[in-house]
Amino acid sequence: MLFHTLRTAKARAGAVAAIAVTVALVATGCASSGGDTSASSSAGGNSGNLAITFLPKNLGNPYFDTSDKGGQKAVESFGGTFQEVGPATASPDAQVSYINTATTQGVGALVVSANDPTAICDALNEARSAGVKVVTFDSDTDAACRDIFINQASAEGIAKVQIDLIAKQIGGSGEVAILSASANATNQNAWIEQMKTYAASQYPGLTIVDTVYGNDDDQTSFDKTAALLQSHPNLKGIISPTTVGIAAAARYLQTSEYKGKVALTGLGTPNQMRDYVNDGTVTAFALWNPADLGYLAAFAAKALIEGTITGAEGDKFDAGDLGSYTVGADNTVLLGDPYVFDKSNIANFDF
Ligand code: RAM
Repeated sequence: MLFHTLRTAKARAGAVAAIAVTVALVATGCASSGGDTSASSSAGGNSGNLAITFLPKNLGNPYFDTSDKGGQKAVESFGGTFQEVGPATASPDAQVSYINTATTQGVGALVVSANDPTAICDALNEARSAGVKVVTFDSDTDAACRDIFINQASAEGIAKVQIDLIAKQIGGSGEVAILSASANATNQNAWIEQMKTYAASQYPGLTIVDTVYGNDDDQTSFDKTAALLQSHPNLKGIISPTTVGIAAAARYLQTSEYKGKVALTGLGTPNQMRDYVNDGTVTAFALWNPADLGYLAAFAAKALIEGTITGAEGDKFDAGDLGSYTVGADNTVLLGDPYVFDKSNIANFDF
């Protein structure tokens, strides 16, 4: 059951194609930033301005490399101009200067994963006043600062899969800690809140004893893992709902006395987690296809630019190989359900 329920065979073919393009781009040394937006200067009511800029939380994270390459594939498929820009660190307002530059350039749309629900709002609303369509994907802002949010899966679904996984791995009860991304990240904070609610109702013996923040930085996440294990001697499991955090935590556990004793799950990419799953450091973790998420976000940007949708509930738009999508409540589009990776299936994925 690959990327089940909402995923169709057609969608899966698209996902595989997106990965193939990613690999081809890497193989030819093509950087993910590219494209010349200088030619696109009509900022207001610019229905033909398919210059689309992706702004991830930070650069250098394989998750965003993959999502943004999915976006690039989509933009190139409809003849637009793709650009990726972003800060080195995932701090709350580090994206502001990139938003302002995109506004000055007069791009058609910005596709943003937010490090903070409000810190970039003023800049985004200035961009919108200048005619730039704003799509959030992966991590939302307040709804008042964007036209549409492309959500990878529901917060409830993402919370449930991680709590069910850790509960299974620790035998249903015991101390668990969370290693998150940055403290203000909209997506992780929504998932953590839901995880606490779901764990309390389903697993009364499971206690979440601590939440620490690795800021989506590899070394910080590694150090926070070591500190967690020191300060909680009875810890039975760690949930890291960030691809950077779970990979750093797995690397720490792999060579430590805790390997096989303290469980680790969360959200990871198969390529970063493969060795840890194959050697037993990690049993199972979850994610969605980041390339599909970027691809869908780019098609939503196109529909907004061309005025075929405004982002209102019920709006329908074409998303290329992924088929047709409908905007749901809160101007949000849902990609699908999370998917669980383990030793039995991880070899089938390359992202
Ligand atoms: C990291 C980022 C991203 C999140 C994934 C799961 O790459 O924090 O926002 O969606 O993990």
